[in-house]
Amino acid sequence: MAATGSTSPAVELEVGDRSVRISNPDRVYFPARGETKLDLARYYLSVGDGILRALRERPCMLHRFPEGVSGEKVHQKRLPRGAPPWVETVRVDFPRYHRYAEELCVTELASVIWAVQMSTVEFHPWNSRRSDTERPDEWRIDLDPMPECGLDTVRRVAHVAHEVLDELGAVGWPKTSGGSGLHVYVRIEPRWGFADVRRAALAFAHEVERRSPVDVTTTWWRKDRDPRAVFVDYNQNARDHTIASAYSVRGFPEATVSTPISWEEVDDVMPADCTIATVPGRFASLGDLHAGIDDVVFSLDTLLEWAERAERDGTSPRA
Ligand SMILES: [Mn+2]
Repeated sequence: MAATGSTSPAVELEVGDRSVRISNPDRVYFPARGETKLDLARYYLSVGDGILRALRERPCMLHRFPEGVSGEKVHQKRLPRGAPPWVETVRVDFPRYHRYAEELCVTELASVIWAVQMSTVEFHPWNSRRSDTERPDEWRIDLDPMPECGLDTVRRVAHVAHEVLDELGAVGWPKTSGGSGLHVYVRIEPRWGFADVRRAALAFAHEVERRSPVDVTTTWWRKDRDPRAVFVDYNQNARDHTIASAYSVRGFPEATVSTPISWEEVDDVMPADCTIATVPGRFASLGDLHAGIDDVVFSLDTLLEWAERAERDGTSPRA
């Protein structure tokens, strides 16, 4: 294909039995080390099974950066125009606004690479799947350090969360957020709506806070939170709230990646070191540390009992 002006010629990537065209392959997306749009596409190819497992069959919101991460960011719910016919979608409704959207629904790696062609850097899937978008199958524990909170505190809180999960009989799958926090995902039975998943997440957050009152906050208003604490952000389980998936690159100059880790790594992992420069090698040697995430399914019954008791006793603050 002929180059025009200063743009480099497009590149065709073979992905399974698809061919995906990447235009402007040499455009620098991540200025810290200079990785390009093509580097981003190659990164996603290198963690193919992992990103596919994280996105498969979920409505997916896209964070696009047409000029690279130093430029404008586009929050894209609707599938961008011009998709080839094999790119699948799922309809989600926004009744409050009398609107709906056909969002990307990843079913194969080629649709991830096509989204990169459309300048997607971050993938933000729903915690439910296309077969029943209103019943989440994933409970997301988001450990969000406040501005003066150090990594040591995040690590301590992760261990407390792990302890509570163990006592509940739940299997949690930790990952770096790609920022300064950690996420833990738990596969759940898709029996409850978003409001109940969020209630369960709040009950869990309160228990973590009860065990670690100095390190943890669940205070709703940001200005009222201790800046040295970790906010357990149960609200990420609300409908239409999404966070960057496992293996999603983040829209930062350093191209950090939300990276699956083992519980044993919680004390050693340096989230800033997990980037598109390092994660492919890690993936090649360790494989997908979240490969078993679909194998163990947790019931929210106990957490919903906790929630009910707290609501009855009036011990649950604004939920
Ligand atoms: Mn977070």
